[in-house]
Order: sequence, then structure tokens, then C-alpha cells
Amino acid sequence: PALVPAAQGELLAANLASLKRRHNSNKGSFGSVSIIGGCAGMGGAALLAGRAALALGAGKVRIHSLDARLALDPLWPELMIAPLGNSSLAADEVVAIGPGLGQSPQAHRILASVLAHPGALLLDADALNLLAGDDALQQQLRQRPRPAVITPHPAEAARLLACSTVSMQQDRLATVRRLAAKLGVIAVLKGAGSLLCGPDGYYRLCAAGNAALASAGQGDILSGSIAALLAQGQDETTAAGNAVWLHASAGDRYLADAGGPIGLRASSTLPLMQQLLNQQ
Ligand code: NPW
Ligand code: AMP
Ligand code: MG
Repeated sequence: PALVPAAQGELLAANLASLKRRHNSNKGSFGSVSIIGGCAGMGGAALLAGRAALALGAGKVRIHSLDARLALDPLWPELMIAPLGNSSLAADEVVAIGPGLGQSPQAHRILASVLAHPGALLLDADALNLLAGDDALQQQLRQRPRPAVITPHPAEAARLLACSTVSMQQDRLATVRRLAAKLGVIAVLKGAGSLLCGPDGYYRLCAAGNAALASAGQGDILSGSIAALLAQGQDETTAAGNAVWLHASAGDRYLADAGGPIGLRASSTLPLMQQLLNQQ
């Protein structure tokens, strides 16, 4: 915080009051989420994002999988799973694309068409890898009437900016600002001390979180969580900020309860996030 004037940023805080539920609400009140990803060998990433979207309160969640063999999540049968091509997107649903998407020509074609989705949109993982170095896709992203959310980890951010991870990590604030301005998006630069920034350069720093979160699938959990809060009506900055805070704080709760950072599975982060969400 001492590095920049206070007016240019602040610490991330929870802003969850709008998620309070009316007694007579129904699943239609809490929106629909589509997760696009899960190619052969990485179906788990799409399942984790889908489970997170359900766990954090989205009314309905569908996974559009690139692997036709992924047809059901037996542990979470509430999830709908459709092979890509046999499904369409409604204009008002929230779309999260990237977890386990892969970088095949098919994945590239899907991304190009999804960038035209008029509703809320989140890009993560391989959607960001496909975007890196593709000027036409970047132009499409910038021209969206409703800015998308992107959630790169440091290596994905470095690919987007065509620089090394080491040089990028030396000035994370400059990096997240460059990403948000260059792509016209709400950018989350993940890692220890996640940063959130919009195209106007105003940033939020997450002081919570620890190395318990350094495990496979945690980014996929974060993507689904942001999608859930978007589906419940929060705007892009609020949804991304709240999900980053809930995710990092769940990591801190694990550290305190377990007495150390080792052993938190991405799936096991979800009940901790649910507790934090309901206890606010
Ligand atoms: P290193 O090793 O330090 O040089 P990739 P991915 C770096 C899917 N998944 N600080 C680090 O580099 C995803 O959704 C599927 C610094 C690390 O080795 C994607 O679609 C799963 N560096 C796909 O896999 C579970 C950091 O980035 C490298 C950093 C590929 O995504 C796993 C890895 O990045 C996964 O989510 C940090 N905080 N964080 C499943 N169950 O199906 C990362 N790095 O090469 O982009 O690979 O992130 O695994
Ligand atoms: P991904 O690399 O896409 O799976 O995302 C990893 C998630 O875990 C992101 O939300 C990171 O911010 C979080 N994470 C990973 N390592 C740490 C760490 N050392 N401290 C805080 N958060 C972390
Ligand atoms: Mg990831």
C-alpha cells in the first residue's frame, strides 16, 4: 500500500450483502452458468469449476465439455453436462470458458464465437493461452460492450504480455494494470497477494490467502466461484473481488484449522468458502 497513493487502490473486502436471499426466491432467481472446457484428460477442471458455481449459489449450472465421454458427475449429479455442439447459450447466462479447454483448433473456434456472447463472460486458463498472441481475438475482447473478467496466474499473464514470468512478477501492480487496459477487461492477477484491476487502473489487493492454495485445480474453483456471483447479479468487479476474497480466506481458514498449509484439495476448499459466504 505504501507503493502507490491510496486513491489508486485499496485492500479487498467482502461485499456480500446483495446475496441475501428472499424467503420466496427460487432457483430461477439465481441465474444460470455455463462452463466451457474439459477436453480429454482435463475434464476435472471443468467439473471443479461447475461444482464451485453450484456450491456458491448459482441456480443452474451446465458444463459444455469438449470430451463427449464426460456425461455425468456422479458425485454432483446436480450438474448438467452436455457435449459441446449439442448445446446452445442463452443470452442472459453467465459463461466461464477455459478450465481444461485445451488449445486445439476446435477450442480456438469456440472461444472466437463465445467472445460475442452478450452476457457476463469470464476467461481463464487455456482461453487466456489462446488469446495470447492472437490480435484478432484480443480485438474482439476489447470491443465487447460488457467487459469480460480474466483470471490469469503469473505464467498466463506473462504469455498475454509476451514477457517472462520473473520480470512480470517484479511489478505485479503494473502488470495487472497493463492487462486490464490492453484488453479492456476486469483483470485478476492470481498468486500470493492477488490483485484485481479494471480498465480505469483502480486496483484492489487481496491480503488474505496462503500457500495452502498452491495446488492443482484451485484456479478452476475460483473461476466457477466468480461465475456463481455474477449469476446472482453482482457486477464484474464485485463478483471477482468477492470470489477472490472468499477463496483466499478459505485457504486461511484451512491453514488455521489444519495447523499448516499442506493437503488442501481444491474440492475441499468449497465447503470452507460456503461457510464464509453464509456466515457473512
Ligand atoms: P513454474 O513451474 O514456476 O515455472 P500452465 P496449468 C506457473 C488445467 N488444469 N507464481 C508455474 O511455472 C487448466 O484449467 C486441469 C509463479 C507453473 O508450473 C488449464 O486448462 C486440472 N508461477 C490447463 O490445465 C487441474 C506460477 O505456471 C505454471 C504461479 C493448464 O493449466 C490442473 C503452470 O501453468 C489445471 O487447473 C504463481 N502463483 N502459478 C484437472 N484436474 O483437470 C502458476 N505459475 O502451464 O499454464 O498450466 O495452470 O496447469
Ligand atoms: P491456478 O494456478 O489457475 O490453479 O490458480 C491458483 C489459485 O490459487 C489462484 O486463485 C491463486 O491466487 C491461488 N494461490 C496459489 N498459490 C498461492 C499462494 N502462495 N498464496 C495465495 N494464493 C495462492
Ligand atoms: Mg488455472
